[in-house]
Amino acid sequence: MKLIVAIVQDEDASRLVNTLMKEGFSVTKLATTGGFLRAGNTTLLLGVDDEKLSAAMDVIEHVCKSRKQIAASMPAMPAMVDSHGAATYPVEVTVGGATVFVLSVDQFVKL
Ligand code: 2BA
Repeated sequence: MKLIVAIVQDEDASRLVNTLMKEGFSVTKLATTGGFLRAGNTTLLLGVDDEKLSAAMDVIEHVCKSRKQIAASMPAMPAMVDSHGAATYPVEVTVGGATVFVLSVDQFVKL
């Protein structure tokens, strides 16, 4: 068995959960925050049998779209200071369709 940890954009999360459920996968949805953009994203946990791994990955790849976002990052030009007094400047980043980790599961029990 594998544990898929998939970090996806909030915009894709509902459709992804619906599609995965329709395909028979069990999903846990967590509200998370990206460290770089400091914006909300969604992390899904899926425990899947080894032979279903590629089907789950196909669904994730099909549903999740990459998008460009503007991030305020540091360091910055001195002229640009935000309301907290921190220096920032805008940068465009491409947020991926999904950031996916696949872990081997030693044990899966429901108690
Ligand atoms: P964030 O950390 O908010 O990052 C959003 C996007 O900002 C990233 O998209 C990437 O394009 C850009 N970015 C991140 N760190 C950067 C840096 N140090 N310099 C320049 N640009 C940077 P993705 O790579 O598609 O990542 C989307 C979200 O997936 C991330 O949100 C984070 O929540 C998660 N993530 C990505 N890689 C990860 C990793 N190795 N470990 C844990 N979480 C990860």
